[in-house]
Amino acid sequence: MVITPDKKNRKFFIFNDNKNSVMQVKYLVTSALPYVNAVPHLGNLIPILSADVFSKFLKINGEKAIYICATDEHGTRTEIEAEKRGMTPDEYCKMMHEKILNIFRWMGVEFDNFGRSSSKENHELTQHIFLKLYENGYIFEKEIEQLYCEKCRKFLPDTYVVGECPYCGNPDAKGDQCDECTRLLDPTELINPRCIICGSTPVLRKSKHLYLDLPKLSEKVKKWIESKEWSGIIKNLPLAWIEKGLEPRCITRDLKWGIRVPLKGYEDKVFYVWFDAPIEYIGSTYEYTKEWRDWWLNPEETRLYCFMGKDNVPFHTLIWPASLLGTEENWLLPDMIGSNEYLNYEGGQFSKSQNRGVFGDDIMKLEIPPDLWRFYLISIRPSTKDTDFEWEGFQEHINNNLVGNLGNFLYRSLSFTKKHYGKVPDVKSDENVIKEAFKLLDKYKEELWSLKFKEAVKTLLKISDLGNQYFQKSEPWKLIKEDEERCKKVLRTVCELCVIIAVAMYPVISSSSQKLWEQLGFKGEVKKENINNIPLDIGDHELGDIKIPFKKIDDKSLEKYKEKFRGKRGDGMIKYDEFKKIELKVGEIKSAEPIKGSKKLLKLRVDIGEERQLVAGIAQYYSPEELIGKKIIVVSNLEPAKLFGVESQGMLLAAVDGDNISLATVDKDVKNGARIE
Ligand code: B3M
Ligand code: ZN
Repeated sequence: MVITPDKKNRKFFIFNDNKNSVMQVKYLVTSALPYVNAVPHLGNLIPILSADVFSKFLKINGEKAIYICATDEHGTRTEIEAEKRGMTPDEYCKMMHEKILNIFRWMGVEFDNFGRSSSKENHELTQHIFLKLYENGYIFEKEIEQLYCEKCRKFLPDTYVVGECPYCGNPDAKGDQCDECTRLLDPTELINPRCIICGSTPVLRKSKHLYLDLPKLSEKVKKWIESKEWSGIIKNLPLAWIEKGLEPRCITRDLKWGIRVPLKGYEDKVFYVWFDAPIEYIGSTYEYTKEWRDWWLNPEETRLYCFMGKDNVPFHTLIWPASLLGTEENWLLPDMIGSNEYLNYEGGQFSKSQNRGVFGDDIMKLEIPPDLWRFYLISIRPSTKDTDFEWEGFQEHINNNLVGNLGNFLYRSLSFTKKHYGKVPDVKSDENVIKEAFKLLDKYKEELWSLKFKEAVKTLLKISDLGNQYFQKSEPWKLIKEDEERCKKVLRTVCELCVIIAVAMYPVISSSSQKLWEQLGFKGEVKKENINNIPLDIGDHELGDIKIPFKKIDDKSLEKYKEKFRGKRGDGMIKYDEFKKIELKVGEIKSAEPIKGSKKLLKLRVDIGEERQLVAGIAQYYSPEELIGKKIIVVSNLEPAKLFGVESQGMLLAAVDGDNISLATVDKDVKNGARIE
């Protein structure tokens, strides 16, 4: 049997002895599993929407396709978040799963299954895949040293340990990072580390862990990658990693919430979340259909399209494929990686805690319909470089293109026809115009097949451009008085263009496409149509109620949204009134002394017109003696806080340039307590 892909690599021709038969391949579309702990923001929606557009496109092409996703539920964060709310991890995940799925549903995303990585199917599959890897000699054991809490009797993941930051003296730095100075830390670096659960001091203890032997698997993965017709970083990045030499990866963790490791001596451990998460693509399919094996263990007949943010690429091109290849079981592996760069928010990052940027739960409360978001996000999908979401850009694109071009064409064509005839005239259309539209449609399809979403939207707009120009030039408002036959022909032509557009726009803006479908007088669902066989026999179609399909975003609402999502602090601007709330005063240092037990902190007495006690993390940069008499700048209306048990009644200002710290002072003699304005 010979299998050769056809030119476009979409259908396979199987030559069986002397019988020729064409087999249709089927498509499995996935999008990276969103973490269960976070409400997705606009940027997180990009891979979800891309996969949705592509899977809808496949379906409207008559292809057999399913879109599979799930929440990524395991890991430390989940345990902590659940504990905070007094819930079990499962209860917490269930709640978040529901919340996240609701957002996606609102956005018009249609999964064939949206599972959970904690499903029983994933437990079964992950353990199976692990055991195969183990049997085949791709797993080894290694002993490492980790912080262990003797009181809680558990190993502490990085974020379960807090202590004094060795760099800035922040007494509550987390084991992986200090929130004050933002430096990345190793939990063993912390001074006076404490267990966050019980407060006692953890000790270093040896623990056994399991490693995936990536060096041993690297030849297999390399061969597989080289067989792919990928380009750019999708191909070069994993090959470069292999060239440099892959490191073995630890795949176990000391946690309770996760998938058990089915090996003696590992009863207290679970798999690392990145080991089980991609296996949930299979798990979610397994949950969805009894025929899951047909999808996953039949790689000759299935094509796997994986959509994700760029940071997930190494997991999908190296580590996950390596673990599947190591089973020697002929699992389906990614055929195509649809990765996107990051979407930033107005020149900075999205931040839920700082209220900066639009998150899925806000989106549902605004008066902006989902299709406007879909249209815009797909139009700016960052494919080659990081891109900013900008409100002005959003407004401009919607108003000029979706409303001014596409919506305008649909509405003027259909309302004019409805007003004068009530139905689509039963005459022949202008062949050249329709031919031109089909040419554009072919381009559009080609672009979607090759995942060029941005380009595809532009091409779609060219079809309505064509329609607008034709309508304008033909002047049906004159023809109706002067040449009715010609007028009917023009209207028939624009109605046919509307049908073409309705089907074409379905993958991108599905709910608007369905509404348009009904306005055109069709009864059923547009999703049942085939984009390669669009029904243009619409003569005498009674038109439905013709409504304006999209509304403009006005300046007033835009200002409101900008203000609402600007963020509390951080890289956004602050109002002068907010700045005015900070009271800054000149203070003279009267005394300075070290604080027992801390290498970083000094206790200062400062005269700011009244005496204040300050605690400052400057012991490594100034001796107490050299501080006395200095005139510094103090934030005088800061809530008192205790550092190392000592109350600090304000904060001094200093310039920080790495390890070069300099106190902010005044350059003339002014009286203590003078206001800084
Ligand atoms: N949850 C990471 C992320 O959302 C991770 C993806 C898993 S895909 C198997 O970026
Ligand atoms: Zn403890």
